[in-house]
Amino acid sequence: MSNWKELFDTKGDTQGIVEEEVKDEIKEPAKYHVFLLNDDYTPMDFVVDVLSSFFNKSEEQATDIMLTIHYKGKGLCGTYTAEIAETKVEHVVQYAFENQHPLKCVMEKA
Ligand code: TYC
Repeated sequence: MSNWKELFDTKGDTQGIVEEEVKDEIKEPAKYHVFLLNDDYTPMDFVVDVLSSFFNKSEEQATDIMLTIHYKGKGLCGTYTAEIAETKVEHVVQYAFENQHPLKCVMEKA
């Protein structure tokens, strides 16, 4: 979509009128994947708890994702706009730290 914006010349009259196309594109915001990474120490139950509490996964979905991480190294928890992805990562990192687990949570541009 576009508008036509009238631009006047320096004299302020309409003699030197020019028209400029002004794009009013609406762009989708960039999206980011949030992943949990595997480690040897974080208990499986804790990871399932993180996936249900912070990423709204059912017990079954959370268990599947946790096992994917355990066997393959990383697992997708969700995809969000930048600010929401950053907040998820901060909250998970803080929760893991408080519980003394080395669980890693990262975001990547989708
Ligand atoms: N590998 C961990 C264990 O055997 C379990 C685990 C799963 C840890 C997923 C982190 O993101 C993770 N206790």
